[in-house]
Amino acid sequence: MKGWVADMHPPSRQDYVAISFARQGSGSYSNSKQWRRQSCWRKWKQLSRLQRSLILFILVLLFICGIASYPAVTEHIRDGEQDTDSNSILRPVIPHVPPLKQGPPPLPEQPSQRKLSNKRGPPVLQNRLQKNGNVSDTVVEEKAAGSKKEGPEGAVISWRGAVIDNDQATQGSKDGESKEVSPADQKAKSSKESETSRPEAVREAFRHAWKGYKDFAWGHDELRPLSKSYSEWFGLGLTLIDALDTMWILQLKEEFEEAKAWVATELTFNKNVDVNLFESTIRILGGLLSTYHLTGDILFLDKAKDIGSRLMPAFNTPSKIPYSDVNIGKGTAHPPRWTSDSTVAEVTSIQLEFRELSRLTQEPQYQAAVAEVMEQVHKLDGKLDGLVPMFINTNNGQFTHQGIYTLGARADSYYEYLLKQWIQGGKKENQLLEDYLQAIEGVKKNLLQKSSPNGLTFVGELSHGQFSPKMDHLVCFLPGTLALGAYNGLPTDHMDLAKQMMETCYQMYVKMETGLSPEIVHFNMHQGSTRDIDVKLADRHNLLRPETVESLFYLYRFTKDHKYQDWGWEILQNFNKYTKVSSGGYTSINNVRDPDYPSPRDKMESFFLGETLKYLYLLFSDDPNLISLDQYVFNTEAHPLPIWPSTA
Ligand code: DMJ
Repeated sequence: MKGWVADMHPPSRQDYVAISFARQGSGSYSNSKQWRRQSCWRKWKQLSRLQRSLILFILVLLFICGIASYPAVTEHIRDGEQDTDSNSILRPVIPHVPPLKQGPPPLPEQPSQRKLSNKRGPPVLQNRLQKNGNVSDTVVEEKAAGSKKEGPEGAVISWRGAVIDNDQATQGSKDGESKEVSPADQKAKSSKESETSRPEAVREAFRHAWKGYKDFAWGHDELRPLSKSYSEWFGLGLTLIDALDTMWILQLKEEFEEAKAWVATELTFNKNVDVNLFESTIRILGGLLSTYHLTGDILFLDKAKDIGSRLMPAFNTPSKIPYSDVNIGKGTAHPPRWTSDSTVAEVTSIQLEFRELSRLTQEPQYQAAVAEVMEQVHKLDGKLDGLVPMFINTNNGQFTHQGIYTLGARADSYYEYLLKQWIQGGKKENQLLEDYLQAIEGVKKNLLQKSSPNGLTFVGELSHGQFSPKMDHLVCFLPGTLALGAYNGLPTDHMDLAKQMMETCYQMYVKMETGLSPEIVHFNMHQGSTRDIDVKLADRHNLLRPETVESLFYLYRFTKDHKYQDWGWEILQNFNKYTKVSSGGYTSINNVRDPDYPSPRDKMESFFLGETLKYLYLLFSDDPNLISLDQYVFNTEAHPLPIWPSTA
C-alpha cells in the first residue's frame, strides 16, 4: 500500500463496500497531518453504518489473526533454519521436531487422533541431533533427561508420544536418582534390580498385553489394540495358544487357567479354514506340545495330535515337499494361488514339532514326512557352500529362483533347525550337523562383512554373485543359534562370531531414535561413511519381533555377562515407551525413527507373547534351570521341546 492512499466511495448498493485508490500527487493532495486527519474523518462519516461496521469487523479480524499466527510464523522461520542444518549434517530421514510446549499426543487409541502427530517434541532434541554426528548418543542423552508431563487419568505422557504407566514413570525417576550414587553402589543396585524387578517388569508387560487380548480379542487370533478389536488369520485363537507356555513359565497361574479353560471348551480344529502349514506348526502344534511337557496335562497332547494329524495332507504332493496351505476341516492342501513353490524355511522348520509328535504318539508317519523333506533338501543342487535358495517346487522338488542367498526371510530357520534337530535327537544325526557346519562356513565366506566406520559385523545377502549389505532383523536369531552350537561343542569361533553379531543386532536398536530396531537395515561399507546403519523409508517398521532378545537370552545364559541383560532391559523399556497401548496390549509401529509419533499399526503379533516376552523373562532370570538348555530345545516360535533322552 506504500505510495497509495485509500479512497472509499459510498457504494451505490448497500450490500458491498467499494474501495478505490487515488494516486498521491493528484491535485487535491496536501500532505499536512491536519488535512489528512480531517479528510479521513470526513470520509469515515460519509460511510453508512453498515459499511463502518464491516470495516471495523475486518480490522478486528485482521488483528486477531495477526496475534494468533505470530508464534507459528516465527516457529516456521526457526524450523526452516534448523532443517537446513540437520539435513546436511546427519539424518535426512527425520522430519523437523516442533516444540515441546505443544506436546506429543499419547499413543492414540483411535486412528482419527493421528492428526495430532504434527504437534511434536522438544526443539532440544533437534539441536542435539545437529550438534552430534551420532543419533544414538542423542537418544541416550534424552532418555536420561526423561522429560515427562502429566497426562489424562494420572498416566504420564513422555514426550516421545507413548503412554507410560505410573510405575514405569517411577522407575524412570529412580533411574535418574541412580546417576548420583557411586559406581559400586550403582552396580549393586543394578544387579539387585535384575534379580527382582526386571522379571517382574516382564510379568507386568505380559499382564498388560493379556488384558488387551482378553478385553477385545478373546479367542481370536490377534489383538488390534488401538481399535480395540481383533484380526483373524486362521480363526484358532492363535495368540492364546502361542502364549500358553509363556504364562506357565512366568507363573501367571490365573491367566493360564482361564486360557486352558478356553482350550478345553472352545478350541476346535474341525473347521473349514485354510491354515499355513509352517505358521500353524510352529505356533499351534509347537505351543500345545510344549505346554503338554511343562504341565503334564493330557488336554494339550490331545489337541496337539488333533492339529498334527489335520496338517498331514500338506505332504501329499508329487515331490513330498509339502504345500504351504492346508484346509484342516476338509483335509485338502494346496500351494499359494500364484505358484507351486513353497518357501525353503517353511518346509524345513516344522521338523522339531512333527518329530516330537511321533515320539509322543509312537506313530512314525509324522517324523517320516518331515525327515523326507530334510533328506531331499540335503541332496539338492543349487546350494552355495551350504547356503540354500529361498524357494522349492512342490512338483519336482527342485530349488527355484536360484542364485539368491540370505539368512533372513524365507531361509532363516532352515539353518536354525539343522542345529536344533541335531540337539533334539541327542547329537547323533551327523548329516544335520554337517549341513549346519558347512552352512556357517558358507555364511563366513559369502555373506559376512564389516560396516564402516565402526566395523560392525553383519550378514548381508547375495544375489547372482552381487553382494548386498542388507540385513533383516530376522537374521538376529543367528547369534543365539551360533552360541547354542558352541555350547554344544561346536567350534569356539562360532561363539566369537555370535558375540560380534550380538553387538550388531543391539546397535540396530541403539542407533534408532526410539531405541527399537527397524525390520531391515542397510550397512555402509565404503570408507568415509559417517554412520554404519541406514534404514530405507519402507523398512522402518517394528513388529515386536523376538530375534534380538532371543539371542540375548542365549548369550547371557552361556557367558553370564550382565551387559546382555542390560541391553534387553533397554529394549523392554523402549517397547513400553513406544508400543504400549494404554487400554491394553502392545502394537507394532511403522516408524522407529520418529520417537514423537512412531505411527502405531494397530496389531499385536502372537509372537510378542509367545516369544518376545518369554525370552525377556528368561534373559532376566538368573536361574539356568528355568528351561535348562541341557534339557530343552526351543522351536523357532520359542516353545521349548525336550531333548530326547539317550536310549544307548
Ligand atoms: C516367528 O513366527 C518365528 O520366530 C519365525 O521363525 C520368524 N518369524 C516370527 C518372529 O519374528
